[in-house]
Amino acid sequence: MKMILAIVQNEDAPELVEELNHQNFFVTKLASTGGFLKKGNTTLLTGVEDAKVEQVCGIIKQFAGKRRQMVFTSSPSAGSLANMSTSVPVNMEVGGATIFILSVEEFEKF
Ligand code: 2BA
Repeated sequence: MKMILAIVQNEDAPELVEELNHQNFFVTKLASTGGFLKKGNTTLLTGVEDAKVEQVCGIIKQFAGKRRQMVFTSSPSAGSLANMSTSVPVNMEVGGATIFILSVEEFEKF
């Protein structure tokens, strides 16, 4: 038995939890904060049989891992009107997950 502890970006958590549940994994979601940036992130706890670790890590990587994505960001308009901004598409790296896999001796529900 393993406890997978995954720290992911808040934006990625809803779809990731949905997919884990969809594939029959139990998940506990904790609101957490990065010690370095002091920014909110999400910590997910998932207890699984050893044989399922790879499957769970694959789902986390797919839904919360680092990937490149087109993001629309506003930039000051080159036009003459004050306070106007235009939306500019930028290919950015988004996401990122830190995973810890802990060996668990026992698992019981009362
Ligand atoms: P990441 O390494 O992708 O880490 C993202 C978040 O994952 C961290 O948020 C922290 O909440 C968690 N995390 C990562 N490694 C961990 C570990 N070994 N133990 C416990 N939690 C861990 P933050 O602490 O706010 O860090 C945000 C980003 O700042 C990190 O991204 C890394 O790129 C950088 N960073 C963090 N600590 C650093 C340090 N001491 N020196 C330089 N850069 C650091």
